[in-house]
Amino acid sequence: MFTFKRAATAASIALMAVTAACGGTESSSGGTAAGGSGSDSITLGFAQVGAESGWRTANTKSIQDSSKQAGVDLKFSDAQQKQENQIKAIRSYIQQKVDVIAFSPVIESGWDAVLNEAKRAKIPVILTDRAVDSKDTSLYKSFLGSDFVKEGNKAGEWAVKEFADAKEVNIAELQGTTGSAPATDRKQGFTDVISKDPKFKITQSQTGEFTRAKGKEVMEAFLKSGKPIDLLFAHNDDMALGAIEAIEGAGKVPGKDIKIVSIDAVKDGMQALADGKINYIIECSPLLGPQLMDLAKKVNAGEEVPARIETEEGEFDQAQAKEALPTRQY
Ligand code: GZL
Repeated sequence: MFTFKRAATAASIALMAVTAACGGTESSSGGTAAGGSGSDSITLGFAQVGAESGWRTANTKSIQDSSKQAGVDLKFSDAQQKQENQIKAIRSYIQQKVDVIAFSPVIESGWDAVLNEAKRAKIPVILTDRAVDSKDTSLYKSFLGSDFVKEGNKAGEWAVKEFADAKEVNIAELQGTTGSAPATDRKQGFTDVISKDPKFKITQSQTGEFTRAKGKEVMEAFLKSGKPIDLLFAHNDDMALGAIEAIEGAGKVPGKDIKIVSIDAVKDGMQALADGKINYIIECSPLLGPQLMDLAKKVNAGEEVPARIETEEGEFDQAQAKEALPTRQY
């Protein structure tokens, strides 16, 4: 159906397509001409966190591939893990009058102003992967992603079983991005479980920013502290993989001298698990693309959608990793 908004969208997208309107990088892909073609195709503006980990790369691929399959015209930006770039990207999508905006908030706070701008512009917003701490839940139509507290619980439950016979368990923790929902909630979930037994002590804890490089750097510092480490709890596989390099560099055996429990279950993490360098991984699926496209179309059509859609996730020991690896999608 032709509307003024759709014609304006088509014109503004043609104009904006040649200018990088925000920090970070912006691209277009998928779908047919936005809206104006008269088809039911929609224009979705997606503001991604960055490309900090294997999980994020797989998440981006899932969103870009599924936009093509769904005939959704995708405007995509990579904020390089900076909130100000995500805010700029969302403002750019508002100016372009996209039909729907979706994003994965790099941290939980600081979104009310820009989300109110989208609301005033009558552009619905969908949260994917990470949550915001806005009290006004009318600022977004739905949240699609994982329960990070549950993921932390599962990691803690594994540690309780694994160290059932230990007298004391000294834990080092590589936290995700400070202020992000996965870092806050995974820490909470893990601590809720292990704090029931005083033998578990988190003696060192610092952010590794979800990256392999920072995870290695922080683990090197943990090892240099001279404090005993029986278990590493890494908030994601990429930091665990960096820590493995540090542990081996210190002449210790990862998975044996220092046991490791991690979250994500990306291919490189699952390979380290199969090789015995990681002991257990809790899955956090990045494959949110198909559900996001379906949600975006429903939201654009004014249909009622669930306020929260949680993804199904598993957990893996070494044998299960060996079995799953050959068919792993990410
Ligand atoms: C979790 C996601 C986290 C992953 C990390 O849903 O936000 O961000 O666990 C990624 O690998 O960087």
